[in-house]
Amino acid sequence: MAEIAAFIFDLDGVITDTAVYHYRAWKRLADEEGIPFTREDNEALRGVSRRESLNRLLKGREIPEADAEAWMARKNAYYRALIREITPADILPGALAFLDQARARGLALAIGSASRNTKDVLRSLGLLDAFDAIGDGDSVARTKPAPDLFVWVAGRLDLPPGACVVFEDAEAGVEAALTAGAYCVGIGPAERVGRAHVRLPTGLSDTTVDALLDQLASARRQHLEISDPRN
Ligand code: B16
Ligand code: MG
Repeated sequence: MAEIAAFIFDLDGVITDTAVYHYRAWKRLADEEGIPFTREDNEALRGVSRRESLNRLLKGREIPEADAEAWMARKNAYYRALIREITPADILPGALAFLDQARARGLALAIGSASRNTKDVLRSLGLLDAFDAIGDGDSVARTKPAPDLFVWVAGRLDLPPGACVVFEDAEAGVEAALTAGAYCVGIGPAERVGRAHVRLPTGLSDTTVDALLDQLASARRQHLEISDPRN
């Protein structure tokens, strides 16, 4: 892996927490359509696209394509009404300080989110101009867990994915980052993000950029030792 030159942040669950709004919007749709849907079911929707979220909500049941499109549009309208209330106060603890530290170290900063509402959320947070590249649900056809979005974002930064660290709160996102060949920092419980190189149980407030780069350097040393055929 190359020297680390950039940080790529997932949005929902890393920079801000919109999972509750996604839940409320899907729940309203599910209630209207008589589909059982719990907060626990919502966990399986973390980090996956709107389309895949609907598939998981339907739990294998097939519906006509026109209905699927209409339901997704309805859910998105409910979601957009909820996120209208987002302000800079909704930036997760530690995120701003972490971005500042990374910028001061000369790292490039980017977003890699499955959400097609990414730019509106960033605008409401006051962060639209804080990144060198923004990849969202419209940037690539294959969404997480496919590596495409992170490969696309690295390309926008003119870097190989191996020079990037991806920050992710979802299992699908960790898989996407690792398949892309990037370093990955997982945010959340080990059951969800345990495959990442480094795990932060709570969020970006758990560490500093310097401490994290040290941790990643030792993760890289271990990786080199394991993959060195002389060992
Ligand atoms: P939208 P992330 C993801 O964002 C959410 O975690 C996921 O729950 C949502 O279904 C997906 O965006 C698509 O969102 O309906 O707004 O296009 O975690 O990749 O930043
Ligand atoms: Mg996320």
